[in-house]
Amino acid sequence: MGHLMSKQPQVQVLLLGLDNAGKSTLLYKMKHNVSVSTVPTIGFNVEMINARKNRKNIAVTMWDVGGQGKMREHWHDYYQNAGAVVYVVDASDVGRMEEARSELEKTLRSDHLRGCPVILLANKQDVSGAMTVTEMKERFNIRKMCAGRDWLVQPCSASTGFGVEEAFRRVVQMVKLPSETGAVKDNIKDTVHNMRYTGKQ
Ligand code: G3D
Ligand code: MG
Repeated sequence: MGHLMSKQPQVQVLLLGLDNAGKSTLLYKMKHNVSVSTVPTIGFNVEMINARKNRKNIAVTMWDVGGQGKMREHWHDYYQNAGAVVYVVDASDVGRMEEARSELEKTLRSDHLRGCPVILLANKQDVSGAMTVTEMKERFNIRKMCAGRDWLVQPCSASTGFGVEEAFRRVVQMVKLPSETGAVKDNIKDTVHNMRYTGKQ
C-alpha cells in the first residue's frame, strides 16, 4: 500500500477552527464515508483519503491539528505544505462568531498560506438558529478576507452527515496539487515520522 500511495500525488489539507467547532467529528464522518486508510499519530488526528482529481488518483491527507498546545509550534510546518484550508465554524454558536472570524483572519495572514484555497464550513446546520451560508458570508466579510484566493462557504452537519460528502468533493476540486504549489517537499511518511519523533521529546 505504501508503494502505491507514494506514486500518487499527495495533497495536504488543514482542518482548522475553534475548539468545539466540529473538526474531529467532521474528519471521522469523512473517513467513514470515503476513507481507505488511516494513520493514527500523537496528539492530533490525521486521515488519508483517496480521491480522483484531473482523472488521476490522489491521496488527500486531512490534518486535524486541533488546539493542543504542544503541537502549536509545528503549525507553520503544516501551513507550508497546505493545498487547502478547511475552516470549520459552529454556525449555531453566535456568541463565538467574532472569535471564529478573527482567528481565520489571523491564520490567513501567514505568508505560507498566500493563495491557498479556503473552504469555510458552516457546521451544525442541524441546530435550529444556526447561521445560514448567506449570513456567514456577510458576518465573515469573506469576499474581502479571501481576496486573491479561491474560497467557498458550504453548509454541513458533521453529526448528521448533511453536506459532508459535498464538502469533501469541493475540497478535492479546490485543493492545489503539489505541482501547482511547488511547496510539498515531504511525503506523508516523512511527515508522520517527524511528528512521532517530536512526540517522544
Ligand atoms: P472540535 O474537534 O472542533 O473541537 P468536535 O469539535 O468534533 O469534538 O465537536 C464538538 C462538539 O460538537 C461535540 O459534542 C460534537 O458531537 C458536536 N458536533 C460536531 N458537529 C456537529 C453538528 O454538525 N451538529 C451538532 N448538533 N453537533 C455537532 P459533544 O457533546 O460530544 O462534546
Ligand atoms: Mg477535535
